[in-house]
Parts: sequence; structure tokens; C-alpha cells
Amino acid sequence: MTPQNIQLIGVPMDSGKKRRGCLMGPDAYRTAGLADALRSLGHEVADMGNVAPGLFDATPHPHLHALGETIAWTEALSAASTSACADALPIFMGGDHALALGTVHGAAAHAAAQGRPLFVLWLDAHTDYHTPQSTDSGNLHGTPMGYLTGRDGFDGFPAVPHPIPHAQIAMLGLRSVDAQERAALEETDVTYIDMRHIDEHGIAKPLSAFLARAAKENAMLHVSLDVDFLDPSVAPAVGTTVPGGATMREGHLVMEMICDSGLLTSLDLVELNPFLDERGRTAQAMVDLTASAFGRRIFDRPTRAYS
Ligand code: Z70
Ligand code: MN
Ligand code: MN
Ligand code: MN
Repeated sequence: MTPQNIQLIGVPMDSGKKRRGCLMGPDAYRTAGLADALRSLGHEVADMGNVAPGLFDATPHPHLHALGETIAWTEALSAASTSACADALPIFMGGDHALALGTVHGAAAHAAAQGRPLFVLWLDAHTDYHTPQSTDSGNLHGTPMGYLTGRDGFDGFPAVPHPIPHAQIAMLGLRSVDAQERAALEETDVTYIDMRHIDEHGIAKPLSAFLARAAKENAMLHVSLDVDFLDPSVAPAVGTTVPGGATMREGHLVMEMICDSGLLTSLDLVELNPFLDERGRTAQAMVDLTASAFGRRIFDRPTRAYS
């Protein structure tokens, strides 16, 4: 992989759900050695410190958890993402998945300014396609895909002048989808790949079709990696453990294919809750997967075939 100019951006955001702990994520990635792992692969890496939200109205909403705080984060992160994308390849060290409300919003503005489409790869057990009205939990980390595709009902949030067309989105690793999300998604041409599809066909085929489409359109690519994409047996440090997730091998393959595509322009690492980790193993797993997306290899040449 050609050397990249990477900016690590800490996002100690914890407002997207009720269970606390994701605010410790950025420092867990720092402790696990994310910067040095990327430097050892030949990249230029700058740790930009943490983003902070502006002042916000903390009046409780009857249904939505921490609405004012989440809006303030979205505003701050959208601006930070647009400016980071102009200078470098940002890695947003979360923080819960509500951070994607801002990071993808900002990346979409940057892509639009470049006249290029933005493709989004959502690696997650969940589709996060709710609106503030459809969510039963009131947890806004379940809404970024709804917001970013321009669904109605996000009153108080920044307008979405560059909604991501559904055809430019792939969701991979799905195994926990609420009825309202499923009904809404089935009306779209989002590429949704659930665990059954992965079990029957493997993870490489649908991913390479999506990446080929992005390459053909000279797209930018935002990847949003939720810890719960992985099986909780290898990544226990997450509030919502959903059994039956991706293995480390599947995770590495996905990240290696992203690397080979040369398309990656921004990356979220989300939902790590270090308070729930076991001796740092989940943080380490996320660092190892990130290294695979930036060129870490077992061998740098194809294996010789037996004949
Ligand atoms: C559920 C909800 C969710 C992540 C849980 C779960 C959403 N659909 N997203 N963990 N990352 O509450 O809306
Ligand atoms: Mn998620
Ligand atoms: Mn999830
Ligand atoms: Mn649409």
C-alpha cells in the first residue's frame, strides 16, 4: 500500500445509548498502540487529540436519550470530518456509533466538493437505520444510517444536503435488525448482507462486488466498523453483544480487501467499551484489524499453488 497520511481523531462520545463506557475508547486505542502499528507499516500518523461537542441544551427529551448532546457532537464532528478529509485519511477512534451521524455527514460534504460519490461500508450486527420516531430504545446510535440517507424526522440535527444514495451503501454482518428498520430497508436498494448470506456464500464475494462498483465510479469510501460486527467471543468489550458474529479471519479478510481496493478515504472505529474489556483484547483486535486495512500482511505475495 502506498504510504498514507493518517490523522487519528479521538471521539469520546457516549451519548448514543444509555450504557456508559465508550468515552474511554480513544485512550484504549492509544494504549493498544494504534499509531505505532500504522507507523510500522510505513504511514505518516498524527494523533490530533480529541474532538469535543459545543455547548448544548441538556433538557431531557421524553423518548430520545441525550438528544441535545448528540446534536452538538454531530455538528462538531461533521466540521472536523470535512476538514480532516481535505488534509488526510482520518480514523475516528470512538466513541459510540452515533459519532457516524457527524463523521459521514462531513465526509459526504467533502466528497460532494470533490465531485465524487461517497460509498459507505457499514460493518455491524445492526443496520442503525432508525429515525428518531421509529426507535423503540430511544438510543440514537441506532439512527445514523437513517439520518445519512436523508430519512425524515431528524429535527434539530444539521440538514443533510448530500444524502448517501442507498445504492452506495453496503451493510455487512447483520444479525439484529428491528422490524421497522427491516421494513424500511426492504424498500431500498441498500446492499444488506446478513450472517446467513455470509455462511452460505462467504464474505468475500458480496464485498468484492461492492468494492468493484465503488472503483468503477471513482468513489471515496467511508468504512464504519462497529465492534459488534465481530463475534463477542473475540470482541467482548461492547454493550450490545450479539452472538453469531464475524470471526477474526473474516474480519481480517474484509480489511485486507479494503486495503487492496485502494478506495478507503475515512474510517470509524466504534462501540468499543473498555470498561467491559478483558485485558485489552478487544482494543487489540480492533487495532489488528485496522492494521490489515493499512497493509499488514502475512506474506506480500500470493501463495504458490500446488499442481
Ligand atoms: C437497536 C436500537 C444498536 C449498535 C445497538 C440496536 C441499535 N436496533 N446499534 N448497538 N451499535 O436500539 O435501535
Ligand atoms: Mn452500530
Ligand atoms: Mn452494532
Ligand atoms: Mn434515498
